[in-house]
Formats: sequence, C-alpha cells, structure tokens
Amino acid sequence: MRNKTFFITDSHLGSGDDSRQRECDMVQWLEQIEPEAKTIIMLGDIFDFWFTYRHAVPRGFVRLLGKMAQMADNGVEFHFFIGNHDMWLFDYMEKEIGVAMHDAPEEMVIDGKRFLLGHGDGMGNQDRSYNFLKRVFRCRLNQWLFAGIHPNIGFPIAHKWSNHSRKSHSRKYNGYLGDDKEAIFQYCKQRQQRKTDAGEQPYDFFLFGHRHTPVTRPIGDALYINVGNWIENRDYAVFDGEKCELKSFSK
Ligand SMILES: [Mn+2]
Repeated sequence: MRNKTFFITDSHLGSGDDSRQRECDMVQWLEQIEPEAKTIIMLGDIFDFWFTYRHAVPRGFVRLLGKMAQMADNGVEFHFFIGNHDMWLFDYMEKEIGVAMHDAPEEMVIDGKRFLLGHGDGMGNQDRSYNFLKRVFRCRLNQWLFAGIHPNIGFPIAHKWSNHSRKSHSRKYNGYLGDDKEAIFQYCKQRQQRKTDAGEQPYDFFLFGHRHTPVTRPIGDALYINVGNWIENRDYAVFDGEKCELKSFSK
C-alpha cells in the first residue's frame, strides 16, 4: 500500500568517480520503495551542481530523472528543498517532472503530524560569510550573468567551486558536534520554543540534511533527524504515519 513518506538528502551527484554508481543505487532504492511510497521528499544537495538554462539541460542524471518522472506520472508526490549546491534548479524539475520546489525551511503536515523540513544551510553565526555568498548566488542579476557564460567555461568553474566548498565544509564539521554546537539542531529547538510560546501545536518531527551525518536526537517530545548522506552512506528516513526513523538502503 502506498502510504509512506520517504526522505533522502545530500547525494551530491556529479561529484566523485562513483557518481554513476550512487545514482544507480538511488534508482534501485526508488524501485524498492515504490510499492509503499506516497510521497518522496528530497532535502537538497542531490546534485553537486546544477544550472537550468532557458533552452538547454546539463548532461547527466537521466536515470534518476527518468525514474522520478515515471513515479510522478504514476501519482507519487515529490518535494525538493533546494540545497546550497543545487539552488539553481529553478523551475526545471517542477516543469519537467512535477516536483514541488521549496527554497527555505517549511512546515508540512503529513498524516496529521507536523514536520519542519529543509536543507539546513546558512544556520548559526559561523555561517555569516556563507550567507553573504548565498545572497550573491540568489541574486537574479548574477544568475542572469552566469547564464550568459558559455557552459563549457561556466560548469568547470562551478564544479571546482562546489568541490572546494564541500571539502572545506566536511573538514570544518566532521561528525555530530553535540546538541549545543549543531546549528540546525539549535535552529529547530528555537522554532519549537517559538511554537510553544505562541500557544500553537508543536512540531512532531524536524528533518534536515546538509551535515552529511545521520543522527536522531530528541527535542522534548519531538524528534530531530538529520538524514545523513548518499555519498559514503545510503541513508534515508521513512515515516509510516506514526513514527519516523532513519534507515540505510541495502540491495
Ligand atoms: Mn548542503
């Protein structure tokens, strides 16, 4: 029965020599969960870099995109929270596949449970210089300028940048730093506090990516889950209407 919601994050497809293998594994995972999947939520950085031109499409990822299109056509609902690496997807997946795109953390009610979902980049004040860059990257004029650079020049530069940014991030934040040091965890805790202070229904689950470290931590009666990565790991999360848990894909 199709009644479950699945979450996946940070596959950074297009990076590393095993990108095609990771993509194929993801397609196999989609095939495995297909009989049960009502909704699939991608929490960002699925692609290591992407740019949607008005009239052309970057090479690669046809297996994943084809499988998603087929499932979407069969009624599976897809959501995509853009990450810091694939923020330039724009309307490509929405127009081509029917994926609902989100560019900031958002509340979603699934089977009566309250979720706060997002990628998780740019949180906490260590990320101040990053937030400046994010404004630069999100500026329409700059996007228009990049679109004007020939892809043969623009893509290698972007991939180099992307690689550098991913590596320096993983050097800086290696493993779970502890509740008090994890910016996304702290952000979720604050959002929960705000809800309670306003006398609103609290969240039940917080699901994010970006950290590449799979972890489940309590926030009061709620649960913070970082869905981890699809690079070294094959992490995903599944919600069955009652409980939400981290899992690892095996063939
Ligand atoms: Mn990220």
